[in-house]
Amino acid sequence: MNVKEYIIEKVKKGTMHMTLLDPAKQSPERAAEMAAIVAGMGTDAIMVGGSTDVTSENLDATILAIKKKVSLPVIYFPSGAHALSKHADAMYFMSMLNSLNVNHVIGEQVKGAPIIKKLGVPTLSMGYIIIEPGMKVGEVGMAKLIPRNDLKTAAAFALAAEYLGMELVYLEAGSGAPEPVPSEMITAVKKSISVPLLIGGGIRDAKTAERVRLAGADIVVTGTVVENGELGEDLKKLIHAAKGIA
Ligand code: 1GP
Repeated sequence: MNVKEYIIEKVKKGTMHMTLLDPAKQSPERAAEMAAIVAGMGTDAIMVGGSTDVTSENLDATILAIKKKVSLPVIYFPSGAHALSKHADAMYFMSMLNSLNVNHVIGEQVKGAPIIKKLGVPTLSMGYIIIEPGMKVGEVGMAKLIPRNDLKTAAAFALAAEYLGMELVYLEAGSGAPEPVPSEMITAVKKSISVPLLIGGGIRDAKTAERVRLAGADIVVTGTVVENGELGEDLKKLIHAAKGIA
């Protein structure tokens, strides 16, 4: 499956929803069960990743288990070069653009690139931009968090990502954030770029997912709600609201 084409074609038609599963938070079998449930609810891809505790072992096992159960693209969302998997359909080759630590901007990427080439995993380049409060990923990544009211800086970072040739831009409030990226910021960033815009962090209900979609997100990412085992009707409503389907 060519994941890049899949994403480009999907976002032309409307907003996508992606489900993030952290391989360190449950068994591979449980991750696969969760993936099958969200696939049935209409999620468009499974992202696998986490800020801490991802190992080559739990990553490979989780991706393989998911791929056995669902036919959706499985995209690795890495936190560094320490764990890589040849089993993903694609991986984000990403730079945390507002990190103060050059290792997160380009160091891990230099370490990982030759390994990724050997493994033959297709890459999707992505500018990763951390917005307040940033949560764990902001801390671990030593991000100079973009203030929630600083729309201009967020838009400038996103545009810089596009001019650097990045295929995707991800605005991240941090997993478990009390509030997602503000709607005004999503709109401002969306206006400044032409590549697909991912929004994640703090999206836990249908109303919020709809607000994020209407503000201009091309791809709405949710992790915590699924990880918490909230896999019922509310999650289905969230996924449908993210995609704008009744
Ligand atoms: C993390 O933005 C994602 O990269 C998911 O955040 O866990 O808050 O849904 P949540």
